[in-house]
Amino acid sequence: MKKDKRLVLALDETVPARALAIAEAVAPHVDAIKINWPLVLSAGPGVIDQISQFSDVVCDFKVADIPNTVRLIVERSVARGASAVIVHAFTGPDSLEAAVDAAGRAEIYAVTEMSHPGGRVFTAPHAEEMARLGLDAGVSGFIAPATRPDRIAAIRRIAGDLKILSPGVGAQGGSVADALAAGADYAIVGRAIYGAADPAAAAADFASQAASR
Ligand code: OMP
Repeated sequence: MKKDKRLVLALDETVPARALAIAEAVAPHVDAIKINWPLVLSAGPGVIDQISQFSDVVCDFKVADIPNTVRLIVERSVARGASAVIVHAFTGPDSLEAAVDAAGRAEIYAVTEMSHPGGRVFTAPHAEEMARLGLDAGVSGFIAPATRPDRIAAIRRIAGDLKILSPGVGAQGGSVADALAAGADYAIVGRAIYGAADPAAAAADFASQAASR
């Protein structure tokens, strides 16, 4: 995944035609488009193939399963054109290693601490441990919360040169500037872009905030 705009669109729009139109309009302003279950369940998995024709695609399936099932999900995602897949780290080293193996040249990002208030309950106390697990398993990077920049900084201390993608900008209250200053490589932005009257203009605005860091 290139690191040019330092911005990833979270495309959780569930009207397929609108999602594709937004993806095409926003693609020049972001480094990748992240697809989650809402869009895959409304448009079908072919949407991965379609968007991968003009953008890097991150499949945010937050895979959390036994190694064999993890392997199958990652393989299918990559076969459809995903450049990266997001997995949970709490499943432990064998599942993380299976994800990394199955990804081949694609990237695996492991969730550390989640960005919503509930993320404080179980993920926050184990975030550093999960980052260390990911490091040992050979992941490409981590998901860490833009809603708590101090926690991005804590994960950065463990992650070294690996990438950090930070969701929680805009609708969840975080800012691009704070996330990048704390050590994130990319901000992930969903509703504040795809829900805007002019998604391309909103994306360009977030990209310029990232560029001024
Ligand atoms: P907005 O809140 O609309 O900007 O969307 C955030 C996107 O990031 C959604 O697709 C979430 O599923 C995702 N996300 C989080 O919000 N918090 C996390 O801790 C992890 C993710 C993620 O893995 O991308």
